Amino acid sequence: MAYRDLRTFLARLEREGELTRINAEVDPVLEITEITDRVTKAGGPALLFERPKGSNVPVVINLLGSERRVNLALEVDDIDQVAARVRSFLDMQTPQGFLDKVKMLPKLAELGSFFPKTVKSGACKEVIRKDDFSLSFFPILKCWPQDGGRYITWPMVITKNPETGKRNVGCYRMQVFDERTTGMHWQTQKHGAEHFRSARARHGSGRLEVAVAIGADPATALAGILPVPPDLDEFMFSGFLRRDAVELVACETVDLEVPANAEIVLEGYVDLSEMRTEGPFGDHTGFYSLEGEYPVFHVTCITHRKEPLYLTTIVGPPPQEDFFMGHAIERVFLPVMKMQYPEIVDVAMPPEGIFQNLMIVAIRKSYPGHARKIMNAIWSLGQAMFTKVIVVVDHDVNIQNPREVVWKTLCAIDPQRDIEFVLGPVDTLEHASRLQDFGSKMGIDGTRKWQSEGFSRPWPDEIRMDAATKSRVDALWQSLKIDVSRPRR
Ligand SMILES: Cc1cc2nc3c(=O)[nH]c(=O)nc-3n(C[C@H](O)[C@H](O)[C@H](O)COP(=O)(O)O)c2cc1C
Ligand SMILES: [Mn+2]
Repeated sequence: MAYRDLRTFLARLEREGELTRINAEVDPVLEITEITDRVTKAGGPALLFERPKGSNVPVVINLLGSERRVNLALEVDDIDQVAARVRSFLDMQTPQGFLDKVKMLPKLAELGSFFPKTVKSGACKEVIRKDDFSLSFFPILKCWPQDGGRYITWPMVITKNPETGKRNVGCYRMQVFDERTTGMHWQTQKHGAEHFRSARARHGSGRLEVAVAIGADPATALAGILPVPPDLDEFMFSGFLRRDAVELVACETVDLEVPANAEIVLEGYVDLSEMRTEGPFGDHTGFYSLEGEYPVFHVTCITHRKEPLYLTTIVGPPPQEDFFMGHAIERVFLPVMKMQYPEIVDVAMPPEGIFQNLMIVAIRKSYPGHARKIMNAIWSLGQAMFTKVIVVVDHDVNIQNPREVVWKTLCAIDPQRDIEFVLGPVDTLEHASRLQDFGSKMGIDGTRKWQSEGFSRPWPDEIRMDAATKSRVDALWQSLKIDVSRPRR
């Protein structure tokens, strides 16, 4: 059964020994970050700061900062069970006859049940503040010493495409400028930014309505991060993940809907002719992202639950909570990638590669130049376009083991021949490119080279002991009494 809201999930985490309450007064300025950073890096629990300094609202953080909590959030033992559900929908064939059609009905009905449902009211309306409201009610973190201020780091920013009316949900950080205004850090290639540009093109000036929901059941809270194509509703995917529709309620002052179970909702607008300097911010690259010009969000109304919880996260030197969320999303979307490119056997994005810097791909190579075809495919695939370095290896490399990747890739390349450079869009957070948002990317073809690729020398076999010797030594092993349990360096 899907979690009803954030609290229901916290109660589950508490039962599982995955939540620690902190009753000491702790400052949302820097202190919560320092504590959370230590806890995440040690593989520790989710945290509930009950007495953040300067606010009556408790802080929830590190909610999904481990594989186990991500699995609990999605109610599986292993993330690949979610991937298998994705595959089962992708595998649906065109029905051949009446019986086939009948057999498909339950699956179709299931698919239908994932669409968001509008309901009359919800807990997020328990308190409605149209006059008496301020962002200073909430324990919004200043995360790192050089940050430009306090930042809302895990919002679901909801807008409608001015052309099509389709909803978008994105997680874009929001720097608090004062009690009723924040920055809106939607990077230029993101869907929120596209809505902003399209509203400007249509109306020149005026407002784009925006609603921001903070804190919900975990699958809904993930909506803003899901890398789904434009005009596909992220809440539909959350419905798929939680196996139950996301319930939405209409906002009070804007024509948008928000999750009914949200803890806190900020309603307002972005002025189409206003930009303001945002940043710096200690980012998920492990470095500060620099100041930049971004739109400004004006709050016109705040609604929240009675005794709301403030859900937030920090990013910074990896690994942080976003690694565990991103990794789960990578596993869930892998079947979609494989459907388009069946030659892809596996994909790996180690935490130090911070998602946009490194993607390792194992392929079943079938024709000359195949590795380069896959690089180009990835550079044109949604947000994977940002990938600074792509390493393509053969299907028999275990890419989940970074040591094996380093060893086999470096053995397989003739650098001058096997490296591909391209120019194109890069992540806004990329700080080494000569220009913001535009730079170069590199692909490494670490596959075995073929004659048909102009390689005329023989390719050596990988060294492996033969099975007969292995089993003879297996039989002897205990009697040899060699202690290898303690590594000697
Ligand atoms: C904690 C966290 C903070 C993020 N902050 C931003 C941000 O400030 N700006 C941004 O463009 N993307 C940010 N992202 C990434 C977006 O949420 C992600 O690219 C998402 O898919 C964008 O949605 P969209 O494709 O609908 O634009 C953040 C992700 C996480 C996990
Ligand atoms: Mn989107």
